[in-house]
Amino acid sequence: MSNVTLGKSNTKNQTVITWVDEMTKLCKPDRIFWCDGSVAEKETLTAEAVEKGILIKLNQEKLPGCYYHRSNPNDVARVEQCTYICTESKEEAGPTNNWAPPKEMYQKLYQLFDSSMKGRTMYVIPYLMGPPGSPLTKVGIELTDSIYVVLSMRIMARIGNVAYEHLGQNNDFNRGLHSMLDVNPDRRLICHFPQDNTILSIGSAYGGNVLLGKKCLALRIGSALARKEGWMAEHMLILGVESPAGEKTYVAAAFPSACGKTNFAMLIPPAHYKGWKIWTVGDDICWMKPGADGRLYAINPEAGYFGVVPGTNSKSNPNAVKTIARDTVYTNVALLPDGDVWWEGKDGPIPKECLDWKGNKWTPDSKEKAAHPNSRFAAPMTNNPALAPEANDPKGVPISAIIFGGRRASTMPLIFEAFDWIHGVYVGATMGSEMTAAAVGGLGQVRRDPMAMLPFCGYNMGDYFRHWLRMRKLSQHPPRIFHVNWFRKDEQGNFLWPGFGENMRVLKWIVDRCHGRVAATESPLGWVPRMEEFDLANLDGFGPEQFSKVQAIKADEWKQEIVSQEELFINLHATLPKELIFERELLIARL
Ligand code: GTP
Ligand code: SPV
Ligand code: MN
Repeated sequence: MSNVTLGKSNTKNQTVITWVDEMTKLCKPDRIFWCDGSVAEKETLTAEAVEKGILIKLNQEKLPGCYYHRSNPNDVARVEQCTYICTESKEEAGPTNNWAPPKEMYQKLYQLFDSSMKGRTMYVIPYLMGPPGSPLTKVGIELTDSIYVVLSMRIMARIGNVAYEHLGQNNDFNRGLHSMLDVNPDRRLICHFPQDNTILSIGSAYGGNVLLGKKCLALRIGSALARKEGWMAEHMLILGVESPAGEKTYVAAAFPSACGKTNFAMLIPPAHYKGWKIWTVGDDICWMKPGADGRLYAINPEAGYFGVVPGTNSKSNPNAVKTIARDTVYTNVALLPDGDVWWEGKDGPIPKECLDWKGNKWTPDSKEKAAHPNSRFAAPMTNNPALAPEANDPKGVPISAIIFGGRRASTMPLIFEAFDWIHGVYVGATMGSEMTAAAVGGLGQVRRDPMAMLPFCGYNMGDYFRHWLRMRKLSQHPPRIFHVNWFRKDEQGNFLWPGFGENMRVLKWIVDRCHGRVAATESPLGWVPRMEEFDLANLDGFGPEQFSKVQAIKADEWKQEIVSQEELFINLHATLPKELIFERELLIARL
């Protein structure tokens, strides 16, 4: 598209035009910019963002195509307290979600949105969640007054005409309206209206609050649609394991925010796994549906990674290091004098001096971290050397295993396998994890985070569990279900398990289980590896003794664990499927 038409109206879909018109009358922007996803558009908007100081151009020799952004220090993570599911009844949203009646919330929000874009441009971003041509793919349109959101969305989703082509003259698209307003936590709301396929987000300019395709559409609205339409929308990475013989096995894994999905999805096996290769299909979100052959087929609806920066280095995640070396937007990391970026846990020396994520001078003596713990990169998935070609396959990939995992300093062994699907649903439903910097508040506390979906399930959590149970009946060949914990610690507070690339050893056992190639021992929690069949070769300082420690099932810890599950079960009692109560009884009987 030539520059003459840049930003001009570019759709004939009357429903879209009418809706944009209505929202324009409400928000009263000075200008409307219709995005088409072109390279010319990217260049124009990037230049504008730099000129306005929203982005800083990084050292282009070191980081070609990379830019830097600082968010408002009051706006650095998802805010669960400000996130609402607005269904007709409170029961539909369930006790784990904030709820408000749709009418009331629309009224309140429309007051806030009234004139919110005066003096600003409203960008119209048509986007696809999913590869073009997939039956699972959905269309969203996000209206936003943030150029940073536009430039991030074009990394995170397939934006532009590809979305209008998928939509045609249809009116089936998600309506997303976002305004930064004055970025004030008192006027910050992220509201979902599943019955209208609508999202209204105001008062934030960061991450999952404003990149509406991600947590809002792909998970909260997505999960509600999935239940209605017979599929699953999950907070899961998807990866493919290729054996030296070329056998490909796909697994999906649900770990809560900042608990290792991106790292696991990009894993590079240890040296002695010659010929084994891990392919990334997705690092955060998984949409799955039973195929004609009775297996679950999964797509990654996203096109980029919005990943945690701190701790990323060539030892922990070499593929991520390559992925974020170009065409990446960095948010809230530290800035070096030469226009390079830095963060805690980066390769190389600690800088003598830099600007921290707030723009203040930082030295190694500073008490605060240079990069915010939830600083993030937005990078296109096509930069990933391990990107699975299937990431663009409209059919998706058949899933052989689902892996649940939390961040647990105690109690949870490194690996076990559920006895069957229903037991696996119980294991996922009762998952616990220490809270991380990905959301505001409660850092380090263990909370129940069912299927890593506590902040993302768009309806009643009890009904969500029932939907999981129902999916067993819709798929003749369901995946096996596993639970992992990379984060168990010893008495001194050191991680017992080396993690990262070494997680391949656990993955290998999982893959072998899926293909019926390895036996297992029955434990109270589920099937566990036999020591002699778990690969401990070439693992420095980690032998059978350490393996026993990391796999230990301690009666006192498990008594506590089961008691702490009680709170969730009581909270959900009105809709909790009885299968889960029985599973709990069975676990108590086994312990
Ligand atoms: P979201 O993007 O918030 O959904 O996070 P995520 O689940 O993708 O988490 P990510 O892979 O970004 O990892 C988060 C943090 O966990 C980083 O600081 C990692 O260094 C750390 N981490 C990841 N894998 C491991 C592991 O195997 N062992 C240990 N000890 N830490 C890990
Ligand atoms: C998460 O918190 O799980 C994320 C980051 O992936 S955000 O997009 O902010 O939700
Ligand atoms: Mn996530």
